[in-house]
Amino acid sequence: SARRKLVAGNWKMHGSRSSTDDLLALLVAGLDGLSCDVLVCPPYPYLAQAHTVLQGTGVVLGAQNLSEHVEGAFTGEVAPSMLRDVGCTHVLVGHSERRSLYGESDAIVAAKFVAAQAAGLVPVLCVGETLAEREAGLTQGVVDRQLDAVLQVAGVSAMRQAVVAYEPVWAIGTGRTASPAQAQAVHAGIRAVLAARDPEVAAGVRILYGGSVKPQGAEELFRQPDIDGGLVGGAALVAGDFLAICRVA
Ligand code: G2H
Repeated sequence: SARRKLVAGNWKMHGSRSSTDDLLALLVAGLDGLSCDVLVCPPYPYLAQAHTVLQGTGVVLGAQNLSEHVEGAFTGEVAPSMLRDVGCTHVLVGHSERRSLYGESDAIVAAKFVAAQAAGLVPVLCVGETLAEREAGLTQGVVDRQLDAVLQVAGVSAMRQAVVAYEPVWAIGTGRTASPAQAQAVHAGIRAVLAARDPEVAAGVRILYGGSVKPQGAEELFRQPDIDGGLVGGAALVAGDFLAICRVA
């Protein structure tokens, strides 16, 4: 397809100033010959530092979360414009850990998506079903509902400036990866939902797979026609593993 692959690292709540410098230095040293786009999402306190290191390397920077508000009395929150200000171009929205541990509803996720775009950030919208939902045959329904909540407020054309990440909750940090066929089926379903609204937008949007992506198995995942890269957690903390995943993308 014409879609360039994207590999994104979600560092979650890991690291320090020094480990951030070390990891980024190893990453930057290994970029030669990659044909995918690369995004890293360190914790908030290290974004400005990461931006300094990554400037001019082609690696782009994202945050893991943002406030849906522009500014104001929202203690502990981070505004979209602040992320832009420290060099972010991207932001994860609606990661399953935000949804399940911090009570982010579909409506909040949609508001964050809109707020990100309003500040000029590209949202990486995360969707995915739990194990119980999969076993009940609800996978596509859940993913469609999560996607629809955003499409209702943002409109399908907003997906021109967005990325979707399919992350089955049962595969996150568990060592269990969806099979390439399982993932492909959901990715195709997501693209079909978008195509029903706008075929051109659907054909252009990148849909990443996330959930225990490792160097082993990544190549086969990325060969699936509707899988346009990966959202990588644990393996993104090991430069050699993350680069190995980038190399097969
Ligand atoms: C899913 C993924 C990255 P991991 O949360 O967003 O993490 O690769 O550790 O399953």
